[in-house]
Amino acid sequence: MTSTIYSDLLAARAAGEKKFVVLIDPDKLRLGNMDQVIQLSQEVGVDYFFIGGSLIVNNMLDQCLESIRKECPIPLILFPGNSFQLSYKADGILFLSLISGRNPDLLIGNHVISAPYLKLSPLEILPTGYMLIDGGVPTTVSYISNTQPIPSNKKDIALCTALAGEMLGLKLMYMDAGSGAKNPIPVSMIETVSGAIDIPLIVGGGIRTPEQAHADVKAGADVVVVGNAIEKDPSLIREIAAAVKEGAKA
Ligand code: 1GP
Repeated sequence: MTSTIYSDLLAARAAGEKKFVVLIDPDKLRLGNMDQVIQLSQEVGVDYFFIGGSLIVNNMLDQCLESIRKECPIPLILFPGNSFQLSYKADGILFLSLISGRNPDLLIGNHVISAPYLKLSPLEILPTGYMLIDGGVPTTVSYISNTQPIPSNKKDIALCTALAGEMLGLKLMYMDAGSGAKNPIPVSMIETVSGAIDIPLIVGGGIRTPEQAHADVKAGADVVVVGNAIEKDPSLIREIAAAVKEGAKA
């Protein structure tokens, strides 16, 4: 197992550079615009693809990874909704512990089940504290995970959760309002959490505009993840990529 992805994230954080991630749901692979998403991502220098969803209905994971790999060299990171969403065909995996919730299976249970598979795998394992933040609508991830998100006005809970995750040795923190969230994570919460931790902070859920992505990186997000909005309008990739890189300079 190499540590290319994590070293790259640490170096970027140290240099004040920001990363832009496009989330791809393998279930949507048949959508006509996937080629356009991949081509534009390559053109503008998208840093990583996250591959996954809370509920993958089709058995398309391997096929999805293979077909993207054939087209472009952007690293593929699994973002698994459960321990069935594993594949050796990716480059890395967010090994997510859902630390905003109190569901033992998602804090440690699934990890025990998948550990032997991952131990033998070539994947770079990225231990990640996953914090769901209320995005104004019940999302698939909150339903499936059977956990309550952190209320979006409770910065102190988000802060203490992130601190505890870092103290437990998690290497990345992912604050997610959930795919298709009505409200993205408040920038003041991003600011509070990012100022308190020393590990890279990933932010996603309900980001639909370049302005929002720009505000998030300015508030201290190291990595911005966009899924739904890009599925609907791939041309946003260009604008959001520019906004993320601009935010790094501001
Ligand atoms: C969801 O953070 C990701 O886990 C992306 O969310 O699909 O709303 O962009 P969207």
